[in-house]
Amino acid sequence: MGEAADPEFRSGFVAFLGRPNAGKSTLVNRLCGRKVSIVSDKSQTTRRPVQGVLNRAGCQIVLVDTPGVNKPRNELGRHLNSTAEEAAEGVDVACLVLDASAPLGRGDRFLAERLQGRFAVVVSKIDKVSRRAVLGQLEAAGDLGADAYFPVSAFTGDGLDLLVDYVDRLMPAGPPYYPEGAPDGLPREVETAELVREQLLAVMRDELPYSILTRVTDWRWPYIRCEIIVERESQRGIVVGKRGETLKKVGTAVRLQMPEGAYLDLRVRVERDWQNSPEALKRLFG
Ligand SMILES: Nc1nc2c(ncn2[C@@H]2O[C@H](COP(=O)(O)OP(=O)(O)OP(=O)(O)O)[C@@H](O)[C@H]2O)c(=O)[nH]1
Ligand SMILES: [Mg+2]
Repeated sequence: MGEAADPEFRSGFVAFLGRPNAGKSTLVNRLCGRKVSIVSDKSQTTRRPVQGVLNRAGCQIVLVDTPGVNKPRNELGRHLNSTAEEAAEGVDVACLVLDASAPLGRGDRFLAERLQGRFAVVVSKIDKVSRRAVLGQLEAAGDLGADAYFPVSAFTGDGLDLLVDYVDRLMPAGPPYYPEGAPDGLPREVETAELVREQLLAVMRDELPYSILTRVTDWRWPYIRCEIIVERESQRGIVVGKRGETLKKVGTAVRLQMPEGAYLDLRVRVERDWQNSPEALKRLFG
């Protein structure tokens, strides 16, 4: 990696934006080579911006994952939209991620219009569809006004080298934002709460995924208490599961991704309609 004093060194930010479920987090994880952001097949998985670092010869690229942008259904939706917008402010290049397996919609056009300045279209999940469908999606996106178009798959890695080379060339001169050894990703408390939510998302159906919020309220290694907040009393039982089985499974899966020895105390708490309360959002996301 370049020394801070290296006048040739370049560094900058690239933000990944798009509708919920487009594959932004999977892409960021793959590009930086580690899991910085949780992933699920439900939308609204990402709720805060996450940065992952990609170090290359003479260049550091900071990848910024953002919450999916959607027509807001409630305060949480509005909060996620403005979070994504803020995270994209001042970046050196933005990537609008379009799912190759979903038709281009008004949400995508809305986002493209908001992305003034330099942006690239990234057509994701090309492993899921035919070549013809990929070409169709590129054509459909042809009038969005992007500077470049990249069909990619975060699963197979197809197309990622070209995307990274493109972003690399756009990074301005400057020292690394993350000097060697500086941690990227989320603070450990937030990361752990996210891992808990990821496991819950994997097993929950219908509206429940949106009702769940997790946060670590006590960290005294190896003791970690994580609160699982739901919106209604009736949701508590679903999260806990028969004889606590769901919670147990979640805890086990999370511990496997943590340093050895963690004692994870998962507590379920009801906070009525937190998704619709600006006060609760401020307090819980603070
Ligand atoms: N086949 C295939 N599936 C993918 C690919 N990338 C992501 N997915 C799947 O798409 C779903 C959504 O992925 P995420 O990375 O969580 O999407 P996101 O855009 O971050 O979603 P939000 O955070 O909700 O906005 C998951 O089920 C992923 O496994 C890909 O390259 N190929
Ligand atoms: Mg995401």
